[in-house]
Amino acid sequence: MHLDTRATEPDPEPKTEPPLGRGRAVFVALLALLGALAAGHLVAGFVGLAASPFIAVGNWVRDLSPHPVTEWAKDTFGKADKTVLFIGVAVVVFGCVAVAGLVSRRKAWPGQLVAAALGLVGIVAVYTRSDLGQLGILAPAASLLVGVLGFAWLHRQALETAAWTDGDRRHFLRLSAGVLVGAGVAGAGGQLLASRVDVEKSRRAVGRLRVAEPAPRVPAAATFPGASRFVTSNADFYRIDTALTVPRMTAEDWRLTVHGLVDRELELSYQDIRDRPLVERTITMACVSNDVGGSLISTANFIGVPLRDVLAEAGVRREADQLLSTSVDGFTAGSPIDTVLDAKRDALLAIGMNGEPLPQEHGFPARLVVPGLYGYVSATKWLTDLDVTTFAAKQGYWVPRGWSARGPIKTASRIDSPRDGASTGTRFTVAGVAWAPTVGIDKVEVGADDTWHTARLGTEVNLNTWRMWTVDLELPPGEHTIAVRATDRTGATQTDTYLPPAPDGATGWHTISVTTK
Ligand SMILES: Nc1nc2c(c(=O)[nH]1)N[C@H]1C(S)=C(S)[C@@H](COP(=O)(O)O)O[C@H]1N2
Ligand SMILES: [Mo]
Repeated sequence: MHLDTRATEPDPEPKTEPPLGRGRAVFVALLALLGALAAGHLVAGFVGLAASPFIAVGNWVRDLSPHPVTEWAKDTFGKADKTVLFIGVAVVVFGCVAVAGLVSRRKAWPGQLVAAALGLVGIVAVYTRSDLGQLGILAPAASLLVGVLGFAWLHRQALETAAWTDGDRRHFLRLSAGVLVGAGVAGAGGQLLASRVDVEKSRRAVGRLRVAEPAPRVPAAATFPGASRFVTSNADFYRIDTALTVPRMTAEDWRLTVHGLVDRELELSYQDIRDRPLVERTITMACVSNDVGGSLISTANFIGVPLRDVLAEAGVRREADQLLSTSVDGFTAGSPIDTVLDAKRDALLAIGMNGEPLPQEHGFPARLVVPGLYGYVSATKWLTDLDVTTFAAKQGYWVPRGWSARGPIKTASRIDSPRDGASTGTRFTVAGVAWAPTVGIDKVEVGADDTWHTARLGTEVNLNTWRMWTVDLELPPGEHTIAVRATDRTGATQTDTYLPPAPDGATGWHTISVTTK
């Protein structure tokens, strides 16, 4: 019997099953997304990978995250916080893709709207970053275009093969494979284009830096068995970056602009810097996020030119009280002008670290190093811009995110050995480090079950570095609490009151427990 459904049901659409199954609709959206991301990545190969939509959105989310959220992420995920961020962004994007597919089982336009919205998020993420330049917009724009048009095209192909005959299946399979391969090639192309800027090659081409004034050798008596090595190797030096990928800049392309409240603006090239008499200084750098007992502190022999010489050439005006330094990745740090001009500190515009040009991860081609200030207010890596300004006018990256505008390093100390929870004999040695950069350490005491023992101090290498200490103890068998406290040259002893790193550095005594038998 022949039934004419049109005659009995004038509007069949709401009752019949949509032409595209859920799985296929979502798959079509996924293909469109991969194509869109790959197109964006390819264009980003020309304009800078940081403009690649996925990376840009990841960086954007990170920059927008309120301070408690980033702190929570760091506490919970530690060094994996960036991976977790990437995965989080991926989950949200795939959620949008699933929605795009599910609302497009009949018509393409609802999914196209979702694609356009995602593309716009990418455009905003790139647009709001000062460091990506106007051309950066082209990458998310390419993604938007490919996403919106690609989705419509794929959707039409899916509808045309909706009967799902053997021929349809083959056609659709070939199509999907084509899109996947195309996306792979475009994505890899972007990666390849970006790596044509061979930063490592540029770094190797720098060769040996000739140092006019080498740092004095660190005497053997500056450290003790069980304490950290005095000079940290480049590989072991702690690392803190806000950027999700290491910024890429060659020595050839690098320029430093000095401007703002100055008598003369300067523009310096890498060659301008290395042609000057280079000095080498042993300096301890510390991160404000370093918790009591933490390892976000290291020491290196930095090579560069005194920052105050560069600023003197520009002529700092009297009204200025802040030096705002900017990185190629958009990170900024604000340091007090009088601190960076202080002759005793030897703040450096550094291009070398432990005998080599700066490693890429530590800021190649150039960075700042200012003794006595936490890195977030001083140690800008991949430095490109020095703005002589005021604290009233401008804020560094971390300041609106809840960290103090001024970040002098607090006097602190750490036990390096034994490890917390270790078992030892009843006679054992405790060793570690103490620091009060630019001030100096006068005394370190080790408390064992509330009796304080004065530690032996290592040679003071200079006022801008940490100082090692050691003490021999003899304790009866059992469990003991061992604490350390340092007294700096102002006579101030570390407080036992614990304060977390935010907003201006942790306080409290590093305390461990050991079992003797
Ligand atoms: N461009 C840029 N510079 C930066 C940072 C950053 O995230 N981006 N982090 C700062 C912080 S918080 C610290 S503690 C030091 C760490 O330098 P390192 O990674 O070489 O140890 O760099 C500073 N300079
Ligand atoms: Mo830091």
